[in-house]
Amino acid sequence: MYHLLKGLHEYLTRKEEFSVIIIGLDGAGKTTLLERIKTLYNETPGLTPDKIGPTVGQNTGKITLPSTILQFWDLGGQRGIRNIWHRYYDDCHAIAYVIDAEDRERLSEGWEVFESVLSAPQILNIPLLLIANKQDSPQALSVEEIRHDYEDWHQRKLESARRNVRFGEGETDRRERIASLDVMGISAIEGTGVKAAVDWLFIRVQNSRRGPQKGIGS
Ligand SMILES: Nc1nc2c(ncn2[C@@H]2O[C@H](COP(=O)(O)OP(=O)(O)OP(=O)(O)O)[C@@H](O)[C@H]2O)c(=O)[nH]1
Ligand SMILES: [Mg+2]
Repeated sequence: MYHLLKGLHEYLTRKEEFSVIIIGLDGAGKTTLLERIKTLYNETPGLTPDKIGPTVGQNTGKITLPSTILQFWDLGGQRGIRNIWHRYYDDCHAIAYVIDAEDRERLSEGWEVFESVLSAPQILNIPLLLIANKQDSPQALSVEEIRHDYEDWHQRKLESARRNVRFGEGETDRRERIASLDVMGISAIEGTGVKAAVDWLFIRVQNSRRGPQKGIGS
């Protein structure tokens, strides 16, 4: 009887678990964001910014929301580490791509890498949120400016690609994705906008075509 009740209790209280990967160039603020999320949602606070160094490999963090566990994978963004990102694409339920809205000089590098993420077939139907970080900085581009900068960059790229034989490959899919792309502004350091971004991920993974992982207790 005990086991039956225990099983029933576990069934009723089980939580679906979803994985979210956080990617973007080195220095964009991914680990600062992950640690801020931990501080906002967990009893044990995450690391403070002064304790965070460049990520070589990955960091993880879990938060519990109503009926859901979100498992975050913060992947290192340095050039040599980016080639491991694709290994996470098959099993993730959402992607947060972080851009440093303050670093104008590296925006096009950020878009170049973003574009290569978008072209991965495994993530075609996976929710993807573009996060414009460092909104606390007076030099940071706003969400609107970031969106325009990406569209301009993309347009320029298309124009130069017209001379290329492979022009147009996968372009329709990408256009649809860009048109419906959600961009949110946050400050990982100050925490502004972070809860709204987590809410977005929480809602979107529920509707994601990819089913949850086996939840804890299921
Ligand atoms: N002003 C400001 N600085 C930030 C913010 N988030 C991160 N930073 C700073 O940006 C730098 C890089 O932050 P990280 O979180 O280590 O960046 P990362 O994306 O994890 O970098 P890699 O691990 O190398 O891929 C650090 O100096 C952070 O303090 C923010 O919201 N505002
Ligand atoms: Mg990092």
